[in-house]
Amino acid sequence: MSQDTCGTAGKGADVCTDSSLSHQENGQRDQPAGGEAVGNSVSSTERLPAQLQRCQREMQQMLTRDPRCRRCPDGWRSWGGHCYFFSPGLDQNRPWNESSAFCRQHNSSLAVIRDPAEMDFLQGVMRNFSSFPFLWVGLTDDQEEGRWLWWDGTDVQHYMPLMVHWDTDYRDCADLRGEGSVFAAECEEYGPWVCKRES
Ligand SMILES: [Ca+2]
Repeated sequence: MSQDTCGTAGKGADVCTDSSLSHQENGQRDQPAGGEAVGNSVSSTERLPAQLQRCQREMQQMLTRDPRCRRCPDGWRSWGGHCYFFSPGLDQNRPWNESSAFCRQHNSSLAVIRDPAEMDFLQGVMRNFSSFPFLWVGLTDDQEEGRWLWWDGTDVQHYMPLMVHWDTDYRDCADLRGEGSVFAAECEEYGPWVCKRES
Protein backbone atom coordinates (compact mmCIF):
# COMPACT_ATOMS: atom_id res chain seq x y z
CA MET A 1 0.00 0.00 0.00
CA SER A 2 2.91 2.34 0.52
CA GLN A 3 3.20 2.95 -3.21
CA ASP A 4 -0.28 4.48 -3.05
CA THR A 5 0.70 6.99 -0.40
CA CYS A 6 0.15 10.53 -1.52
CA GLY A 7 3.24 12.21 -2.94
CA THR A 8 5.85 9.59 -2.15
CA ALA A 9 6.22 7.79 -5.43
CA GLY A 10 7.35 8.52 -8.97
CA LYS A 11 8.11 12.07 -9.91
CA GLY A 12 7.25 13.35 -6.48
CA ALA A 13 10.28 11.66 -4.98
CA ASP A 14 12.54 13.85 -7.11
CA VAL A 15 10.95 17.17 -6.28
CA CYS A 16 13.02 19.43 -4.01
CA THR A 17 16.17 17.37 -4.37
CA ASP A 18 17.71 19.31 -7.24
CA SER A 19 21.46 19.70 -7.06
CA SER A 20 21.56 23.50 -6.80
CA LEU A 21 19.52 23.43 -3.60
CA SER A 22 21.73 20.73 -2.11
CA HIS A 23 24.80 22.75 -2.99
CA GLN A 24 23.43 25.83 -1.27
CA GLU A 25 22.75 23.88 1.89
CA ASN A 26 26.23 22.42 1.81
CA GLY A 27 27.76 25.83 1.11
CA GLN A 28 26.15 27.34 4.17
CA ARG A 29 27.12 24.48 6.39
CA ASP A 30 30.76 24.57 5.24
CA GLN A 31 31.30 28.30 5.65
CA PRO A 32 33.58 29.38 8.48
CA ALA A 33 32.27 31.82 11.05
CA GLY A 34 34.84 34.44 10.00
CA GLY A 35 34.10 37.77 8.27
CA GLU A 36 35.46 36.67 4.89
CA ALA A 37 32.51 34.40 4.40
CA VAL A 38 29.90 37.12 4.94
CA GLY A 39 29.61 37.96 1.26
CA ASN A 40 28.97 34.37 0.25
CA SER A 41 26.68 33.82 3.20
CA VAL A 42 24.45 36.75 2.26
CA SER A 43 24.35 35.52 -1.29
CA SER A 44 23.32 32.06 -0.14
CA THR A 45 20.60 33.24 2.22
CA GLU A 46 19.22 35.56 -0.45
CA ARG A 47 19.04 32.80 -2.99
CA LEU A 48 17.82 30.03 -0.72
CA PRO A 49 14.32 31.39 0.00
CA ALA A 50 13.66 31.75 -3.72
CA GLN A 51 14.68 28.18 -4.30
CA LEU A 52 12.57 27.01 -1.39
CA GLN A 53 9.61 28.92 -2.76
CA ARG A 54 10.11 27.30 -6.16
CA CYS A 55 10.38 23.94 -4.48
CA GLN A 56 7.19 24.61 -2.54
CA ARG A 57 5.37 25.56 -5.75
CA GLU A 58 6.55 22.42 -7.49
CA MET A 59 5.50 20.27 -4.57
CA GLN A 60 2.06 21.91 -4.47
CA GLN A 61 1.62 21.38 -8.21
CA MET A 62 2.67 17.77 -7.87
CA LEU A 63 0.22 17.18 -5.02
CA THR A 64 -2.59 18.82 -6.96
CA ARG A 65 -1.97 16.63 -10.00
CA ASP A 66 -1.61 13.44 -8.00
CA PRO A 67 -5.08 11.87 -7.61
CA ARG A 68 -3.85 10.03 -4.51
CA CYS A 69 -3.54 13.40 -2.76
CA ARG A 70 -7.16 14.45 -3.15
CA ARG A 71 -9.15 14.26 0.03
CA CYS A 72 -11.78 12.12 -1.68
CA PRO A 73 -11.89 10.47 -5.10
CA ASP A 74 -14.04 11.92 -7.87
CA GLY A 75 -17.67 11.08 -7.27
CA TRP A 76 -17.20 10.71 -3.49
CA ARG A 77 -18.37 13.21 -0.90
CA SER A 78 -16.24 14.38 1.97
CA TRP A 79 -17.70 14.68 5.45
CA GLY A 80 -16.23 14.44 8.94
CA GLY A 81 -12.84 13.16 7.86
CA HIS A 82 -14.35 10.41 5.72
CA CYS A 83 -15.31 9.91 2.09
CA TYR A 84 -18.71 8.57 1.11
CA PHE A 85 -19.85 7.02 -2.13
CA PHE A 86 -23.57 7.02 -2.87
CA SER A 87 -24.41 4.45 -5.50
CA PRO A 88 -27.53 6.18 -6.87
CA GLY A 89 -25.03 8.11 -8.97
CA LEU A 90 -24.25 4.83 -10.76
CA ASP A 91 -27.90 4.28 -11.65
CA GLN A 92 -27.66 0.59 -10.75
CA ASN A 93 -28.64 -1.55 -7.78
CA ARG A 94 -26.96 -4.56 -6.21
CA PRO A 95 -27.62 -7.18 -3.53
CA TRP A 96 -26.11 -6.41 -0.14
CA ASN A 97 -23.08 -8.70 -0.63
CA GLU A 98 -22.28 -7.26 -4.03
CA SER A 99 -22.70 -3.74 -2.65
CA SER A 100 -20.26 -4.64 0.10
CA ALA A 101 -17.86 -6.07 -2.49
CA PHE A 102 -18.03 -2.84 -4.49
CA CYS A 103 -17.02 -0.88 -1.39
CA ARG A 104 -14.11 -3.23 -0.64
CA GLN A 105 -12.91 -2.87 -4.22
CA HIS A 106 -12.76 0.86 -3.57
CA ASN A 107 -10.86 0.60 -0.27
CA SER A 108 -13.98 1.24 1.76
CA SER A 109 -16.87 -0.60 3.38
CA LEU A 110 -20.61 -0.27 3.57
CA ALA A 111 -21.19 2.66 5.90
CA VAL A 112 -21.10 2.22 9.66
CA ILE A 113 -23.04 5.15 11.15
CA ARG A 114 -21.31 6.30 14.31
CA ASP A 115 -23.20 9.29 15.62
CA PRO A 116 -26.32 11.40 15.11
CA ALA A 117 -24.40 14.05 13.14
CA GLU A 118 -23.30 11.45 10.63
CA MET A 119 -26.86 10.19 10.46
CA ASP A 120 -28.03 13.74 9.71
CA PHE A 121 -25.45 14.01 6.94
CA LEU A 122 -26.62 10.75 5.35
CA GLN A 123 -30.25 11.74 5.68
CA GLY A 124 -29.51 15.05 4.02
CA VAL A 125 -27.91 13.34 1.04
CA MET A 126 -30.72 10.79 0.81
CA ARG A 127 -33.24 13.58 0.49
CA ASN A 128 -31.59 14.38 -2.84
CA PHE A 129 -32.28 10.84 -4.03
CA SER A 130 -36.05 10.79 -3.80
CA SER A 131 -36.26 7.85 -6.21
CA PHE A 132 -33.95 5.85 -3.93
CA PRO A 133 -35.63 5.93 -0.54
CA PHE A 134 -33.16 3.57 1.10
CA LEU A 135 -29.46 2.63 1.09
CA TRP A 136 -27.71 -0.57 2.09
CA VAL A 137 -25.47 0.10 5.09
CA GLY A 138 -22.90 -2.08 6.86
CA LEU A 139 -25.31 -3.75 9.26
CA THR A 140 -26.32 -7.43 9.24
CA ASP A 141 -27.53 -10.27 11.47
CA ASP A 142 -26.46 -13.03 9.09
CA GLN A 143 -24.14 -14.58 11.71
CA GLU A 144 -26.81 -14.92 14.39
CA GLU A 145 -30.46 -14.21 13.83
CA GLY A 146 -31.58 -11.12 15.70
CA ARG A 147 -28.06 -10.07 16.70
CA TRP A 148 -27.43 -7.07 14.50
CA LEU A 149 -23.79 -6.11 14.11
CA TRP A 150 -22.16 -3.27 12.26
CA TRP A 151 -19.49 -4.15 9.73
CA ASP A 152 -16.80 -3.30 12.32
CA GLY A 153 -18.16 -5.98 14.68
CA THR A 154 -19.93 -3.64 17.11
CA ASP A 155 -23.52 -4.11 18.23
CA VAL A 156 -26.20 -2.09 16.47
CA GLN A 157 -26.71 -0.13 19.69
CA HIS A 158 -23.00 0.55 20.20
CA TYR A 159 -22.83 4.03 18.67
CA MET A 160 -26.39 5.24 19.17
CA PRO A 161 -29.81 3.81 19.84
CA LEU A 162 -31.14 2.20 16.67
CA MET A 163 -33.99 -0.22 16.13
CA VAL A 164 -33.95 -2.59 13.15
CA HIS A 165 -37.52 -2.90 11.93
CA TRP A 166 -39.09 -5.82 10.11
CA ASP A 167 -36.44 -8.31 11.24
CA THR A 168 -37.17 -11.97 10.43
CA ASP A 169 -34.99 -15.02 9.91
CA TYR A 170 -34.91 -14.36 6.19
CA ARG A 171 -34.22 -10.63 6.42
CA ASP A 172 -30.58 -10.34 7.46
CA CYS A 173 -29.31 -7.13 5.84
CA ALA A 174 -30.15 -3.60 6.84
CA ASP A 175 -31.02 -0.57 4.80
CA LEU A 176 -31.16 3.00 5.97
CA ARG A 177 -34.34 4.95 5.31
CA GLY A 178 -35.79 8.35 6.14
CA GLU A 179 -35.91 9.84 9.62
CA GLY A 180 -32.89 7.76 10.61
CA SER A 181 -34.84 4.52 10.48
CA VAL A 182 -33.24 1.15 9.69
CA PHE A 183 -35.11 -1.78 8.18
CA ALA A 184 -34.20 -5.42 7.70
CA ALA A 185 -34.44 -6.71 4.14
CA GLU A 186 -33.56 -9.85 2.25
CA CYS A 187 -29.86 -9.62 1.43
CA GLU A 188 -30.52 -10.79 -2.13
CA GLU A 189 -32.73 -7.84 -2.89
CA TYR A 190 -31.24 -5.27 -5.22
CA GLY A 191 -30.76 -1.81 -3.82
CA PRO A 192 -28.53 1.27 -3.77
CA TRP A 193 -25.82 1.52 -1.16
CA VAL A 194 -23.39 3.88 0.58
CA CYS A 195 -19.66 3.19 1.03
CA LYS A 196 -17.45 4.93 3.60
CA ARG A 197 -13.69 5.26 3.91
CA GLU A 198 -11.09 7.38 5.63
CA SER A 199 -10.26 10.55 3.69
CA1 LIG B 1 -32.67 -11.41 10.48
